[in-house]
Amino acid sequence: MDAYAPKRSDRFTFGLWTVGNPGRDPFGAPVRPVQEPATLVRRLAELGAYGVNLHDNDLVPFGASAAERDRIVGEFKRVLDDCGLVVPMATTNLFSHPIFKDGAFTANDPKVRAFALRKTMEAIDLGVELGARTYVFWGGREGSEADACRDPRTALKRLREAIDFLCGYVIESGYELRFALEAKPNEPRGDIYLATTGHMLHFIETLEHSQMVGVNPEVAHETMAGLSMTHGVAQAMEAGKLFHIDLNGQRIGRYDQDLRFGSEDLKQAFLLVRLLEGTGGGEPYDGPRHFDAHAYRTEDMEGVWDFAGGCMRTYNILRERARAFDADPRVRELIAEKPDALLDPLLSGGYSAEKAHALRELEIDPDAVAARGLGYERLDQLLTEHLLGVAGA
Ligand code: GLT
Ligand code: MN
Ligand code: MN
Repeated sequence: MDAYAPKRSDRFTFGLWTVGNPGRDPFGAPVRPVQEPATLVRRLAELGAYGVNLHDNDLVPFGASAAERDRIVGEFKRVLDDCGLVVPMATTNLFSHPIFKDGAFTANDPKVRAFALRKTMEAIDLGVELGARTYVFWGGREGSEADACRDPRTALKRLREAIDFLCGYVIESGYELRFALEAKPNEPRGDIYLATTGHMLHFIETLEHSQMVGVNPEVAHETMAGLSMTHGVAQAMEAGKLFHIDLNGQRIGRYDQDLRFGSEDLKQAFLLVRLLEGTGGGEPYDGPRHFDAHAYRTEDMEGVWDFAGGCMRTYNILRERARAFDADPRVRELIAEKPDALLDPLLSGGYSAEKAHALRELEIDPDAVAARGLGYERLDQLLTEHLLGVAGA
């Protein structure tokens, strides 16, 4: 029995656009044939995945008639039932068609904004019909190169109006659906509005129905911005806003690589899994573990399934390593919080004049405090050894 083999209960999901990615890039044509959604679903089920996510046009071609749409959706549902896979998340393609060349909800042409709203309402209907409970918004082309084309404040106002409108649509339709906003700093635009998860978290608080809107952070996007994905995700979790997650691999300072999960910066991947699984003690994340990544352009379809299996297997290995790390008495000793009967009450529960007075009276020798080593070298070496599978050797 392979302890790391993915199981339904791990709740791993893939976008149809991920395992279906034909390997097109700005410099070259596709290297793999386009796959039928049904084929992808069947193979994902065999591999042990839990679900698939999709853009409207990953399933229903742009411009399809109502009858064609219903036929495609009906067949797709039968395949899902057959394989026991679910669709936990859906989203809209608001970036491929040329109409979106200046963005969708933020575009200067009101016809584009109207078209984007209408397309999203229809895609929400589709997602809900397939059982989705989370709806992702990635502002693919919501940005600019010629930045004088609009005041960035106007862009934010338009985005807010669009999300408020669509929240209203979901509420009035009686759908049980939450929105998850996904940030990216650039690509395909020179700059994309609301560049990081931190930007999104603030923006959400300005929305009319902020309670139904959270974030969908992506490893690659936070890393492109030179940020710690783990810190961004932790902030979202602490705010109760981690509604979804896009796992993949990325090296800092590069284009959006969307690599196999764990294939770059294993230490960050370890820390992220540790956070999501709550092995260090915090509340775990309870949503699906979604891989928004694709196989190298060097691969044929066999390589694509190696890639998909690899994402899930690496996650399971890291979860096991994170559990072992946090159960290691040497680690626990190093990171244990030492209760302080005098200081703890002063440092929590807000301001009072008595506490301010007590703080002024405290005797603290800064040099003595500063002279103490913290043992973080030992801690990080333990992390490295757990990661490399030799802790305790
Ligand atoms: C696209 C993008 C992703 C988004 C997807 C959802 S589509 O592949 O690169 O980061 O999450 O729109
Ligand atoms: Mn993504
Ligand atoms: Mn990406």
